[in-house]
Amino acid sequence: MAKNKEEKPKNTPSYDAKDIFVLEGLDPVRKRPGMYIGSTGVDGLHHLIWEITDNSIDEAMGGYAKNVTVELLPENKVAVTDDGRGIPVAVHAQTKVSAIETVFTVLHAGGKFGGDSYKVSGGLHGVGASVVNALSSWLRVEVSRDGGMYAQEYKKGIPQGKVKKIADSDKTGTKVIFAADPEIFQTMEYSVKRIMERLRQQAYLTKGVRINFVDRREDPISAYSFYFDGGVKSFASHLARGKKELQEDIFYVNKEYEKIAVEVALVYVEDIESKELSFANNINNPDGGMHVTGFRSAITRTLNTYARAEGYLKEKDENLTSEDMREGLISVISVKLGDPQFEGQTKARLGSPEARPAVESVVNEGLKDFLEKHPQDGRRIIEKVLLAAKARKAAKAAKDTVLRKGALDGLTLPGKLADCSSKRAEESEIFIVEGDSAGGSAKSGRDRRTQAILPLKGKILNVEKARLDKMLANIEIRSLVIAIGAAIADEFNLEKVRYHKVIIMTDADVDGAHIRTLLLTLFYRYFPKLIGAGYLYIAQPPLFRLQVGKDIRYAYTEDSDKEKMVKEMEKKGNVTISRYKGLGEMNPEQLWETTMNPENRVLKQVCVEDAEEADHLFDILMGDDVAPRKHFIQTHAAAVKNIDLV
Ligand code: 28G
Repeated sequence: MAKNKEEKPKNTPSYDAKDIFVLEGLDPVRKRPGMYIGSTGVDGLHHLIWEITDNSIDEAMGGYAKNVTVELLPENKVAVTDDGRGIPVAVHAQTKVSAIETVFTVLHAGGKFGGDSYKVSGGLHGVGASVVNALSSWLRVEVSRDGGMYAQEYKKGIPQGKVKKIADSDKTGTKVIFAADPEIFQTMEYSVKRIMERLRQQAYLTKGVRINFVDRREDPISAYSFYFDGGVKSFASHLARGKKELQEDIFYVNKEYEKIAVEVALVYVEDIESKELSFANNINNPDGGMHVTGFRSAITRTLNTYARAEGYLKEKDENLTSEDMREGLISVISVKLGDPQFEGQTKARLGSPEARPAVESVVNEGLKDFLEKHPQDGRRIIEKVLLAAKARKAAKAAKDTVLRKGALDGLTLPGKLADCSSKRAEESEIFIVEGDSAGGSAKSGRDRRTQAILPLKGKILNVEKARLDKMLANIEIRSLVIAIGAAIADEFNLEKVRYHKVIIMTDADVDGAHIRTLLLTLFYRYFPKLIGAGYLYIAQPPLFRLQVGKDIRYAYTEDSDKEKMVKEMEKKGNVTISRYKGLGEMNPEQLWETTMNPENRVLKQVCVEDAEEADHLFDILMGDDVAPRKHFIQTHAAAVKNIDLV
């Protein structure tokens, strides 16, 4: 552990032997922060907060703390407070320093809270308070216990004095205030959204603890409080918001099995997609793992057994598959175990094999019991799964039919398609145009060599509720799939795409926006690779035509474009302004000049985020729930006028 003299940081105060040990203890953290907190970007910055709050949450899990508060303070400071036992103040016989100082200056100190219980929460790297201290330009810890309040301060991890008693106190708890070191981090900007999301999640996973968040950086301050008596049951209910729940009661179990705590909630909703969140020791495992495997086999087994016993499945019927069970299923799986084994750099998967039988057995037993007590919910669940099984078979049959019909070889291109003559996909474009009249203008105005036109009628179809089989039965969608020439969903093959620019061209009005949202959703759900490849675009037709004598110009935006142009043109005379209500109002030449000609036009490339947003908007506009739609329309009343509210 010997260090070269040159490696000592400059401008540090003189320190005694003990401090040199401390300095060397944390030196590697400042040298290679990424090794300890993942990155020095925005993720790493937030990681500091998680490390400190995890310690408070551990204290709460042990049953010692009831309240945890996170505060954002001016000057990029963060304060975390808990009302637990307070870090022990007493001087340790061997190290000769207070346990407080050890926790904050020795790497990995404070990791295990005594041998018997497991450290329950734990950030990505579980490295603790000393790492946060090392990466903070300043940190202060205040501990209340043993009748007093004690404090110590540090700079870049180096104590600026001993632990001192600063007041009498009859309370207990720990408070840590820190300022991340701007020399280490590329950004100092905390995200309220991120912090709130994390604290909310931790509150679900730590039943009965109240987690407060206060933003004191500006006046007036804002404060939030998260407290969920229902644990992951509340979490599942949160995930189901805006969707119609099929059950009267959310299924919930919370049981220990061979020293592993298993907490699971599930609810079926009227939706096709599923949400499955899994956690081990409060750490999210997006890639699942043994607990998820156990969960899935339990529901498959229990629901099949139940369906047979209750006569929903006959002897000759095949079993319902795990895939069928997932449709519309919202579930949260949380396990807590000693010494969890994770796989992958980011602990994305739980590897501990013992988690599997634990979850399997707890869910098997709990779900069987639930179905017996809630036959109504049992019936709804089985009906939903049976529907999914039926749809899966129908979708497969429909897909096979479409594929057999030659979507891939392009022999049966739709009659409505005015194809381009070029066969080179790199230079070919297809315009998906709303309505037959605009389609007519686009057909006459286009460059026939490289531009194809596909007019689509009306509002196609509600893709949200439509399953793949129904969608492919729809003639408009089928034309689109066949024209693109690369099949759909799982069968999609990017290399077969016939046009490297797929351009959505709709009117600049509410209906146009509606159809655009619909198409974006369709592409997002069934052609995500096409978006990823950067092949999807939105045409930008002009909003206004401005004319003074022979000077004709087009404006694409209301404020910046139009205002500027009008000011310029007014010098020459009276400006006639006409607003384009639809593509159909332009003659073929105008449409070519303003919107289709690669020399003049503006195309907006669609990125995954745009499509995701459309997908979300789509749910709001087309989903079953009227309330969020009403809310959306009221808050966006200026932009959205013609949408039916039923
Ligand atoms: C406010 C921000 C972050 C904490 C505690 C409580 C104890 C503790 C913390 O002990 C040292 C090592 C093993 C026992 C434990 C208090 C036992 C008895 C604690 C926090 C001592 C760590 N009394 N609360 N650490 N252990 N809150 N909040 O950091 O032997 S850290």
